[in-house]
Amino acid sequence: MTEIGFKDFETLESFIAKEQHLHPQSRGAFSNLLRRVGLATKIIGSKVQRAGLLNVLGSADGINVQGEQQAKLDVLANEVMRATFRWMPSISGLASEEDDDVVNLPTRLEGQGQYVVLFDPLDGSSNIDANVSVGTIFSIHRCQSTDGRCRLSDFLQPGNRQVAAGYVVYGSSTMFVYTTGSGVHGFTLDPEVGEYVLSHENIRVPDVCKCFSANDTNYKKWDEGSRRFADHVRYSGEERYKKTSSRYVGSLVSDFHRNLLYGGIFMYPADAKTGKGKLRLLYEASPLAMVIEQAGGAATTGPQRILDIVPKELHQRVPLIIGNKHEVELYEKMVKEASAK
Ligand code: P6P
Repeated sequence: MTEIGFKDFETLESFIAKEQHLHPQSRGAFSNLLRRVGLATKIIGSKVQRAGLLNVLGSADGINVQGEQQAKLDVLANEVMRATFRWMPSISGLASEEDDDVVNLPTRLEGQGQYVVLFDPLDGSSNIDANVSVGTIFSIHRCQSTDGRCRLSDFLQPGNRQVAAGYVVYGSSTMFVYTTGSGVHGFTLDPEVGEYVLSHENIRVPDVCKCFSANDTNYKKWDEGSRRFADHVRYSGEERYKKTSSRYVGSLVSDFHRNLLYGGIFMYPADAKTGKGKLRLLYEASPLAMVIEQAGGAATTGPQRILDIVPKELHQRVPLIIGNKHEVELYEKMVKEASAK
């Protein structure tokens, strides 16, 4: 680190520019899109950091499509994301956890509108009144439609087709973490400069299970395989798990980010009765699955790799088990054995 506090002053801006040079045919639309995600999240972060002072704590009047009470900051963050992308000719549509349907942005210049953006503008917002870390999650796909308008099918693409994915965690510091398929890179916001500065280049998830993350009150709702896996990690006494601690924030981005850096497994299995998971596929599980796989980890529903799921609906929910490859593969094995009985 240099006396100005970071190495070579590599910022998100300069890093995106460097990555663009790897694609000589690129005209910069994708780079501009990533920069705008950076801008939007800086704006959201500034509101989150001052939430208690801006009368934006507490609930808004609305109930979102998920049937969840919207926090004022949910609505605000959603508006910031939409306003940031609305004018961009390279984007033909948006999908948000907070909006029932996709938002079509037909203002496309000839040959533009190459991308659609999906996001959870403020994940974990139910925690925000208690000052618990929250985050924004984003996923970028190529728009398959070529007639100037996007369709639902442009959003219902499997995660293995994402061109970029990432998140921002608004925690003790604000960190922007993303991948375009060439590794995972983290940038810490320097509030004095207003820039995201490269702080974690080429993140690899450590092959240790330092953290076990699950809402244990759901244990009895889980299928047999999930219960066996959880019991194995916590009670088997196996050498690998002797130093494993339970850590569960209840804010997906925070739990994911800690496990990405420290090593660990997050599990939110389906309710065995309904077969339904809680977390959303398109703008939570898929983007984080791309990040974790690019960092050397894995993400599954149990029977299926998250990135291979072909979505059926915009707000589809899935079980999500994500983290170290070792734990994910063990989970898949235990679920398969339990269901075979
Ligand atoms: P539970 C937050 O509401 C969220 O969508 C995720 O951020 C988090 O991982 C999960 O729900 C927590 O759910 O049922 O444990 O409160």
